Amino acid sequence: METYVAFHLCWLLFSMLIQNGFAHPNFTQFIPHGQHVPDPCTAGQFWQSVGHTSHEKIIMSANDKAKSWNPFGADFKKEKENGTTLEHIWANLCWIDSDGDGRTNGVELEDPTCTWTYASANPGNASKLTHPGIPEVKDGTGWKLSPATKEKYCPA
Ligand SMILES: [Ca+2]
Repeated sequence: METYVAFHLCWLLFSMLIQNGFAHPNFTQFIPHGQHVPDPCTAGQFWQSVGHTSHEKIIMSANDKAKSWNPFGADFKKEKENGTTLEHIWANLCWIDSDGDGRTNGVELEDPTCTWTYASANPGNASKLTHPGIPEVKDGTGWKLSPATKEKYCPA
């Protein structure tokens, strides 16, 4: 009996550690094109941790993660904390312009009418995706990073 209880206590602690910091759940499946959000710093690359300030897939503690949210990640986190289930977060995030560049998250991820739902096929044209958490400015040739944004998000 004692072994049984000890085993379950250990399992519970392990599960809590996993949930609270050692593993990064893959939230990208809860937004359209989540695995293919382009890296605005490097053409042809993807931004693997869409809600974070680093383009690389990150596994870190909850405290370090909190320091590294980009505006889209901060909005995602806010929805989650407000009790929105992961499967329904996109319905709320889609209409927001998280990075404040004038395009909603839905426009940036090719779901301008916000009809995409969890586990359905990706909408729109994947070649037109832009990052919903990193603001770009439009000039005569298209959307680009400003020098200040580039300095903030793109490692030299
Ligand atoms: Ca935007």
